[in-house]
Amino acid sequence: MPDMPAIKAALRAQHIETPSWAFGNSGTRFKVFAQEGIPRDAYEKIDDAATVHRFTGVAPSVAVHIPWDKVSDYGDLARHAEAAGVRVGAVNPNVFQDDDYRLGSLCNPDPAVRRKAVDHLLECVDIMDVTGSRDLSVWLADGLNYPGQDSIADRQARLEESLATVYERLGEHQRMLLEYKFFEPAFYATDVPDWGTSYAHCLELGPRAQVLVDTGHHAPGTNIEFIVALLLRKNRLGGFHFNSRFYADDDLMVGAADPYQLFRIMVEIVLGGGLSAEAGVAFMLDQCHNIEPKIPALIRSVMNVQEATAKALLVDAEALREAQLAGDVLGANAILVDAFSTDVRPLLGEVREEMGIDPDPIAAYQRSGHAEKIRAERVGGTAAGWGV
Ligand code: PSV
Ligand code: MN
Ligand code: MN
Repeated sequence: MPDMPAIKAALRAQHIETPSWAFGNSGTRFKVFAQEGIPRDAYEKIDDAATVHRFTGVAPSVAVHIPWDKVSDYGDLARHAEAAGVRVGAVNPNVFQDDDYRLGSLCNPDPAVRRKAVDHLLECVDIMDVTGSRDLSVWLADGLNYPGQDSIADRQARLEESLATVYERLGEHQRMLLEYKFFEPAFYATDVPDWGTSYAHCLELGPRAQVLVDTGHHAPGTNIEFIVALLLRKNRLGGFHFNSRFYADDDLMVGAADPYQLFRIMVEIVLGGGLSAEAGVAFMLDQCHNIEPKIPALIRSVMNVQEATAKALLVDAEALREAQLAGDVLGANAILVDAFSTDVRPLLGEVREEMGIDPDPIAAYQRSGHAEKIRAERVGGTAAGWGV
C-alpha cells in the first residue's frame, strides 16, 4: 500500500522554479507575437511568478536572466519578490548577445573577450550575494560552425580556466550549474555539448559545480533518465531546465510532448533520493510561450511536473526491486506502467486543498479576473529577450 501521507508531503515539498523570461513576449526568428498584459520590467515579471505561485502553491522562486532582468538595485528586487510571496532563484548570466561574442565567450580566442565574459559571470555572483540566490546557472552559446575554425582542445583549456576563476569566487553556499546543449547556435561543434563534457568540467572545478540538464538539449532518442540516474548517483545533478521538445530546443510546455519521458525522469529522481532537500536538485522550467498566454501556460507546466512526480511517487519501489531481482521483466515493467497509468489529478487536488488553494489552479486563475486586470494595467510589455 502506498504511504499516502508521505507522498502528499513530498508533493508539497517539491518546489518548481519559474523562469522570468517565460513571462515576456517571445517567438522565433520569424515572428514574435506580442500579447497583452505582458510585464514591462523585472518587477512585473516577478509579480507574474508570484501569481503562478499563488495558484499552484509550489513555485516559490523565479530565475532571473541578466541583463534581461537588469535593475539598478537587486536588493530592492529581492525585497519586492519577498513582498509578493516569492524569492529570486537562479541567476543566469547572458554571454551570448553582445557583438563581442561572435566567436564565443569563455572560450573566445581573444583574452579581452574572455575577460569580459568572466567579469559578467562575476557580476552575477555579486547579484546572487545580494538576492540570496544559491545557483549561478551557466549556459554558453560557444562553439564552432566550421571544422578548423578554432582549436577544439584550446577552447576546452580556455573554458577550464575561465570557469575556475568564477568557481573560486562562489560563496560557501553557492553553486555553479553548468548546462549543456548539443547544438545551436553553433552547428559544427559546441564547447559544452553534452553531460559528459559538463561533468568533466564540474569534477575539475569542485563539488559545488554541478550539471544542469535541460530536457530539450538532447539529440532525439537520447535516454535522458539514464543521464539523470548517473549524475544523481555521483552527486552532480544540480538541477533541470524542464521543457518539451518535438524537434530541437523547442521550449514548449514540459510534459506536453512526452509525459511518459517526464515520468521516467521523475522515477529516477524519486528512486535515487533526488527529491530530498539534501540532494539539492533544482526543478526549474525553461520555456518560451510563443502563442499561448504565459501565466496559465506556466501554471499548466508546474502541474505537469507535479503529475509526473506524483506518478513516480506511486511506483511500488519494494515490489519493483523484488521483480527486478527475480528477473521478472514483464512484472517490473508493469509496476512502472501501472503507476504511469494512474490518474493522479484527484490526489493533487487533495494536496492543494490541504494547502488552502483551489484544487483546479487553471480554472481558478481563469475565474480570478487576473488576466483582464493586467491587460488593462500594462501597456507595452517587454520582450523576453529571446527570439527577438
Ligand atoms: C539555451 O537554449 C537555454 O536553454 C539556456 O538555459 C538559456 O539561458 C535559455 O535557453 C534562454 O531561453
Ligand atoms: Mn536551458
Ligand atoms: Mn534551451
